[in-house]
Parts: sequence; C-alpha cells; structure tokens
Amino acid sequence: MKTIVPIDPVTRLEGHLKIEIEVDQVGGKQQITDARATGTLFRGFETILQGRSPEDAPHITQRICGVCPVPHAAASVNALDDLSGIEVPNNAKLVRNLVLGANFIDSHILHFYHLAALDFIEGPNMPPWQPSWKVDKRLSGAVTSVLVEHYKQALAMRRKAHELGAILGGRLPHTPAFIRGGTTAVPKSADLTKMRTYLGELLKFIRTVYIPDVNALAAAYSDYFDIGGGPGNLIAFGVFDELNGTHLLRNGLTKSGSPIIEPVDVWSIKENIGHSWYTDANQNLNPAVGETVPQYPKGDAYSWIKSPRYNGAPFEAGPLARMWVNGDYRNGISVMDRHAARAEEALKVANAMLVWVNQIQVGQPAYKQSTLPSAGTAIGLSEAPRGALGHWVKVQSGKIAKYQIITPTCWNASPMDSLGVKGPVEQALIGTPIKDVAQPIEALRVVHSFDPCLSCAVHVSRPKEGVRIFAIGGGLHANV
Ligand code: NFE
Repeated sequence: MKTIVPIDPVTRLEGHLKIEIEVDQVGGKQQITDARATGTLFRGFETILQGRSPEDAPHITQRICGVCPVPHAAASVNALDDLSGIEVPNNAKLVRNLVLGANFIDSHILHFYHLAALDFIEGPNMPPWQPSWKVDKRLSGAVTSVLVEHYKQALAMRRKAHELGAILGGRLPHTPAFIRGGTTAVPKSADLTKMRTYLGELLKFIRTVYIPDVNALAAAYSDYFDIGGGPGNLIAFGVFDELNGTHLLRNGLTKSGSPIIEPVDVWSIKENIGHSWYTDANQNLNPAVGETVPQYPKGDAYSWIKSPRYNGAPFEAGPLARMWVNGDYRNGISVMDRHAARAEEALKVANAMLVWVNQIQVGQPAYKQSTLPSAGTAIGLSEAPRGALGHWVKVQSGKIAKYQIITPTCWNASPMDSLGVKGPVEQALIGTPIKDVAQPIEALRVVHSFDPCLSCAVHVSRPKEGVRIFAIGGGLHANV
C-alpha cells in the first residue's frame, strides 16, 4: 500500500523546503517510489533590481542569502566587468578568489558538521538536537562523542574562515569589497601574513578532522555510495580565475556520469515553469530574456522554484559536479560521493588559496577604472559552494531593465518540468529504501547531500508592517 509522507519543513538547511515522498513495496523492499520538492517562498529579487543602478547589483544580490552572499557578488561583478568590456587586474582576481574561497571553506564545513552529519549521528541529549528520529544510527557512542566535539570545533573554524575572508572582503558574510573593475581592498603585507596563519589552521582542520570524519561516516554508511544518484548529469560554470587564464575548477558538463566533458553553452539553458507558480506565457525562456511573473495558484504547479534545464535535461550542480568535471573526483554519484567530493574540494580550494596569497603583488592595483555603457546585456557566471550560479543582466538608459538569476538550488531542487521530467533531488529520492515511514531519515540524507539552500532558490519580498499591498496572483492580502 502506498503511503504519502510529507516532510515540511525540511530542517537543517537554509530557507523553506517541503518534500513529499510516496513510499511503497517494490520487490519486497520498502522504498520511495515518487517524490516532489517544493520551494515554498517566492523570490522577488529579480523585480527588486529593476530600475536600479547596475552598480547596486553586487550589493543587493548578496542579500539573497547569508550562506553564499560572496558568490552572488562574484557573479554580479563578472557580469558588470563583461558589460564594461574590461579584464580586471591580477590582484583583483586574486582578492576575489581569496574572499570567495573563504566562503567555500566556511560553507563546506558548515554543511558537513552542522547540517548533514546529524542525519547519521545522534546529537547531544538537549534541544535543538533532541527530539530526533531514532533510526539507523550506526556509530558507537565513543565515535559519536568525537564527532559532536568536532561539531563544536567546526563552529570555531567557521569563524576563522569568516575572519579570513573579511581581511580583504572588508567584512563577511556580505562583502562590500566586490565592485565593477576589481575590489576596494588594497592588500598589504600584514594582510597576507594573517591570511597564511588562518589558512594554516583551516588546512590542518580540513586534513586532520574534516576529511577523516567524512571517511569514517562513509565507512559506516558505505551503502550510501549506492543511494541518491539522481539523473547523473553534472554541470559546472567554472570558478576561481587563475592568472594564466584558466579556472582552478573548470567549466563543463557531463551526461550520465560520463568522463567526456563538454563545454557549457549558456544559450542551451532554459527555465521551464510547467510546474512552477509562474505565468505560462513565460514558458521555457533563456534567462537572458527570462521573466519572473508569479501566478498562484496554477493548475498542478507545486513550487516557487523554476526548472532550469540544459537542452531540456535536468542537471546536478555542486562540489561533486565541479570535481567530476575537473577530473578530481570520479568515484560515483551518490549521497556519500557528494560528501566526499565536497570535503576534497575544501582541501583543494584551501591549498590554492595559499598559492593566491603568494601571487598577490603588494603595491600593485586591485582596481581598474572603466565606464559602464548605458545599455547592453551581459552574463556573469560563477560557482557558489552549492554549485553553478548565473546572473543575466540587461541595462537600458543606465538602469537595470532585466535581471535573472539561476542558483545551484534551482538546478538541484527544481520541480517536474512540462515534459514530466523530475528535478535532480526528486530523481535522487526515488528508489531510496525507507525503514520506517514515520521516521524517513533516509530521505533526509539524500536531500541534505545536495546542501539545498531555499533562500537562494526562492525569496519573499515584504513591504512595511501593516501595508496592504502584497498580492500574488491577483489576490489582495493584509501583510501581517
Ligand atoms: Ni543560499 Fe547559494 C550557494 C547560491 S544555493 S546558499 O552555495 O547561489 O542555491
């Protein structure tokens, strides 16, 4: 007999995600036979940006999310640099890499210890860790105590990553330093010395604590190398400019986990809204001409997230996609491979940051003056910790006429498209064994492995308290 299990909200992620799973017996095994992922808030940032100065975009788009603001600044300044037709000085590339890299390290440590690990280990016997689902916790009390201790250490490490990024970012999480043409930071020798110290501490933690803990979890839950695969299509836009014109993590995509990597053609990206609460007039548009016009309710739509598709197919974005495309990690595509690739990527980025610190030329500029044309279009591609991030901007009469953003969680947690093809998280859930439908922890393990961030994927804009103008889909509602 089929059981429908709603998990609403899914906790230990940023924002509001609802998962509905259908559980049934297949070949004598109880497993997920269908799944729906719902982003339950509307993102208004595209409309907020219209009519603003393009120079505001790096600062406003960072407010999309407190976990990955720096990538939004990076994508946005990439678009504005492109619009100005300039290449920023080497020091600017390095400063941007270092601030973004600090955000990656912070985010990856956060994800493993504070968001995902508690699906596998029992937290301390007090709120907010209890009550919890008591099912399939395989690690001994002694190993669990060590991991809980590392959970606390990880908080201190995240603070260090923030402080590291703030040295040249000015402050984090939302850096004011990323501007068109470069950065506001003027690196000094003392800054570089401080950064080396922070990086030494973070590298030690990644090597001696984070990666061994992921390995310990992987050994105890090795069946999770066969659970949560999804469509097997991986996409990466490329990130961290090297001074030789390449990226530390290259641009590319692969279909069905093939080792053959193709370059990403951004014109092959379209946002399907067949099951998203947006008007059907805007079906299947490339983000360069995309629209964000809400329509709620709408037929059998079930999410505020659109469905980005590449040549019509869903793609997974994230550390595993980047590391696979780059040739650094090709063990497989699964729950545990996502954790392993994320930890390996943290090490790769931290090591590269030491090189970038040494490449900074004190006294050389980190900013190049240029003029922003009063009209034009541009694309800013980057990578956030959770995956491929794109900003598409159109400027008219010196103001933003159109702005579209596709975030990693839009790729990963997208709903079914108009052809009935489900998004990567939904596909990854199907086939997952479930021991106890009242405590479907296995589903959470699959969802969390993607590190979803619904703040990035969907947002709500809210006028002042008491203002009665907030309407979606034609209805008028009091704003309380
Ligand atoms: Ni809000 Fe984000 C990242 C972006 S995910 S965390 O990483 O962009 O959609």
